[in-house]
Amino acid sequence: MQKQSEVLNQTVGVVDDRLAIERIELRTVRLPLNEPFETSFGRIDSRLIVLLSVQGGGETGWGEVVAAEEPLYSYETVGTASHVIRDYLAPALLSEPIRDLADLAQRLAPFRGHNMAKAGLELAYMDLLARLQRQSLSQLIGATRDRVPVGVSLGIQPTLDQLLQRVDRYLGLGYQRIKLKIKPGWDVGVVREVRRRHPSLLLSVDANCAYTLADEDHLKKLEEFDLLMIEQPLEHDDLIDHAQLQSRLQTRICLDESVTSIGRAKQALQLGSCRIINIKIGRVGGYSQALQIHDLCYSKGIPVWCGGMLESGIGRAHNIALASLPGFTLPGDISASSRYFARDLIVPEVTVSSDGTVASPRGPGLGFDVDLDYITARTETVTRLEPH
Ligand code: NPQ
Ligand code: MG
Repeated sequence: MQKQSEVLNQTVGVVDDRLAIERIELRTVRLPLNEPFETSFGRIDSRLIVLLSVQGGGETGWGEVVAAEEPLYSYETVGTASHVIRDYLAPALLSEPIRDLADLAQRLAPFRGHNMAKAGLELAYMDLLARLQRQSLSQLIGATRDRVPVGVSLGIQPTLDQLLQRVDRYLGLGYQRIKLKIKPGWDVGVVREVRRRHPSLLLSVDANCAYTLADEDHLKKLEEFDLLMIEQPLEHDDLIDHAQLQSRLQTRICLDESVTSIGRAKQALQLGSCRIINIKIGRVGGYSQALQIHDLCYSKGIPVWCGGMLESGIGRAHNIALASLPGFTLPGDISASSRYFARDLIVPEVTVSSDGTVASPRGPGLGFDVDLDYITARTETVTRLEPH
């Protein structure tokens, strides 16, 4: 089988084998959330989305930077990503035609960190490439699935009753897995109640770094609830303490925040820090890294699934393409557009069928139409970047 990461070196089917980028547009678009989303690190009511569009060869590709407004989930923000893209990353792509994804990744590599900013550009480039080659993004990356299983992530709620109501609602809609956001004081009791009502539900929890190794005995109380996984219980950049905790838990640990590259994924597996990996294209710096992490885990039989960052339809469509790869065996945090937004930036919006799957589109690029009118209506800022 062809390794997914080999697409890194597939050349572009355009003139000179290289693609000249003519313009990059960076814009911010505010979308209100249908309901507030609360995690162990904070609560938001709306999402300020950073969109990137990249023009070249007569087509436009779209990407999304998943950074939040505040540096809570990670150090990146809408502000830092906008600065780094405008002043460093975009100029590195506009300076000379791009040969392939590996070439693009190499141009961005000298700049340390800022993975979400880099990923936004990789996403837009890959959509553009797929459109130019008249194939779907999932085909371009070597994915084969035509539907992907999905779950839903439920934020911390004001009351247990409200949580239980939401669990019922999303199970009724077909979602295959429920993930509960937890923090000290909103964990064992909550999980016990959800499990009591739904004995065979595929159930997991995500702590977003809210615990330390000193909480080992407390976290062990979760073992009796037959959780699919405990996601990122400890520090955001830790692998060592997670390895120690995993060695003492039956429940599988899944790493999210701590896996920021293929190198970190290798270390995590070598150390035994986790038995499952959540792959977010943004967190790891784009397709170039995400595909390598997928290939590594697939070869080792480590399950992976696609994480979510409350993306607009543009980021969501990229997640669907990624999750169509064969190693994504667990349901992803890829919900319907309507789970978060009254109206999405793409047409049609993403829908979840009653069997808890989302279709992986066959059309060129993202496989959805970008709703320019609605994007324009919600745009707060636009920056146009061109070669000089
Ligand atoms: C996670 N996502 O898996 C993240 C955390 C998260 C769907 O649970 C703004 C931007 C708000 C990014 C809230 C889900 C966010 C965010 C939560 C990411 O850990
Ligand atoms: Mg997480």
